[in-house]
Amino acid sequence: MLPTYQRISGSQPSNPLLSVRRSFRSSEKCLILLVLLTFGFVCFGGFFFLPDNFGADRLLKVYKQLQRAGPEIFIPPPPPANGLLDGDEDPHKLNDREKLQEKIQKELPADFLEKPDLDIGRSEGPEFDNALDSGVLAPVVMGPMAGGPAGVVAPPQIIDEPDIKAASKGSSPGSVVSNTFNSNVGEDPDPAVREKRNKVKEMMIHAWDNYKLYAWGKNELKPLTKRGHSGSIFGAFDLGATIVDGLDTLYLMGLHKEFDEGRDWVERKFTLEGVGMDLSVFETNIRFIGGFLTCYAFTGDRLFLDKAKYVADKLLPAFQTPTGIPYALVNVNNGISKNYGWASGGSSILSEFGTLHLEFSYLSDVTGDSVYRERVQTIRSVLKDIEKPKGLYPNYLNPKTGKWGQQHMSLGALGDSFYEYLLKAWIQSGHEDEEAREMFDDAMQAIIQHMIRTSAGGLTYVSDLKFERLDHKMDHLACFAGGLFGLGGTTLNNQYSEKYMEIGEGITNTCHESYVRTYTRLGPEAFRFNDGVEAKALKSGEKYYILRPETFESYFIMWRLTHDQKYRDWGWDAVQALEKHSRTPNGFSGLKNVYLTDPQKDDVQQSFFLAETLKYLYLLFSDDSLLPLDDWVFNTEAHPLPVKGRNPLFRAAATSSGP
Ligand code: DMJ
Repeated sequence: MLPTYQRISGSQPSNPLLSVRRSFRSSEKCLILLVLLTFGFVCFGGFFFLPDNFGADRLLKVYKQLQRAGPEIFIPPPPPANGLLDGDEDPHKLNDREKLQEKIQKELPADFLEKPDLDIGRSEGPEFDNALDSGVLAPVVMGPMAGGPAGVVAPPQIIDEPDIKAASKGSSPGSVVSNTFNSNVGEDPDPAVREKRNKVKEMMIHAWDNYKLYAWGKNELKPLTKRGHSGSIFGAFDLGATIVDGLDTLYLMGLHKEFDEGRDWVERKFTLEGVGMDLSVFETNIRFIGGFLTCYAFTGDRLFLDKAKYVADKLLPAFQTPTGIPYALVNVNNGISKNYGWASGGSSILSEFGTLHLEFSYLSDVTGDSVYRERVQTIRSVLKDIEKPKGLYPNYLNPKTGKWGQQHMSLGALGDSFYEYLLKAWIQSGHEDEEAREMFDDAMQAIIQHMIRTSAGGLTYVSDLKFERLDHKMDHLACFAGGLFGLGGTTLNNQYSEKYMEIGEGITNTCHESYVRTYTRLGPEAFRFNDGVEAKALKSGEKYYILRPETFESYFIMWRLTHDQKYRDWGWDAVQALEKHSRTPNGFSGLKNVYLTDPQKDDVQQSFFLAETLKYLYLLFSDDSLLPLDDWVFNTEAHPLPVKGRNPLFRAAATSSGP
């Protein structure tokens, strides 16, 4: 039978086989309209509700997240439930659920997400009262989840006596109860400065407490959505990056109860067993090995030494290359190592393989096992002997051929901490590692000649160099160079000292300018010097601030070296900016655009905010007796390591050797 529109023609019934109606009935029109509307609505929704920048990057990100989420999301739907009566459980579903539960039991022990007690009864004291009175120390208003009624003020902990409990657990040579780091020093005689230091301590408590409350054991906190951040470099595995990175800052600030909670987690939960992902050798070294080693130096607690060694041993397979230059990534389950696909034809990255020396050689000193120093000494030899274009080190080196990759040079991303570790290896060795100092001085001469420039407005900056052409931009990451040049200029009196100091001051000033030329007074990820622009970001992808520390690191180092009040003023300005724009009720967050009056937050509290940013700011408002620069040298994640031959907390093993 034909459809009605073919059976009716005009008003006359006609031969149903010949007549054809030319228009639709109104009910049919309605139906068609409805279909079209639905289609339009779906398209409209798709267009407006897909996340912006839904492009290749986004797809890649989603794909990676799916990969990380594990195979369980790809479990195929169960086949039709043949013969099942209503209410019967589908056996496939039952099976899947049981397997999932088993997996959860295995991977997440019952107390996995225990909620730590936040009612920690911090002692109040006159110091705290004064700070509150003066308004410098803003009270933390805890929500009901925080273990107390809403609106209760949680004062920061003021510790009178250093905690010696941890030391008594130590069994390393020379570890005695009194042989621990004394955090009960460093108070500036000026009460106004003490209040500022207390403010920074309160910020640390806020960051830590909220991490503890919402993301305990996860790598980082998402302060807005109040959960763990699984998109960090350590992925969704619960490695407690914030705990390990933050521990020494807690200790330094005298927050010993919090330190003990973190130590307890490390002892009971920290493991790399079953971590089925590629870990970054560099990041794992600077945050985990570095963090553990500092805790060991501070306390003499053998647990931290064992953990540092355990992690380092997991990274060793990455060094099995024809040149000894390690790969960037290692799967700690099976030791399979590789480089990033994007890194110049399978190259390793200078700032990564060049930033292992401090931790690995100290690990040899404290364990008495030379293997770690041998590994980094091999890297050193390759870099010393290789021909350097114009005396500079390109960012990429192929670990198989021992040849440079693309000719990109930078004191920012991909290069930065390699140069830092040349100077600091020499400092750490008690000035014995002269090879490192020479390589540092030579590299700096080349950088001064080919990459450091002064803008029309008189700002000193360090450009990137790409295939012989200067890219007149500076990464926020390169802002550490202010302090680096300062240290270079003051630790040795040679023909370069004055120039180093001048550049150190200049770069620190430029980075400060990059901060104050924004609305938020926090600095962008990168800033440029061209087209009439100075120290400002031009591209949208450069305007974010992710709680990075480098500028404050330079303020702190330059303060120690010069005692010029401006560095403390700049640091205090930054504290206020962080409080105003980055603080949330549940931790601190990065910002998506520092040039806006009310920038969107990125919802990540980076672990280096606790390890570095707050530590450097705290030290800026401490006097010089807390971590004297002659006795301690900071790794690139701000974990201080003791200087050999000077620092009684060096804790060398009886068999230790080498510079
Ligand atoms: C930190 O992990 C270290 O400072 C590293 O050297 C560079 N990047 C971050 C902080 O910005």
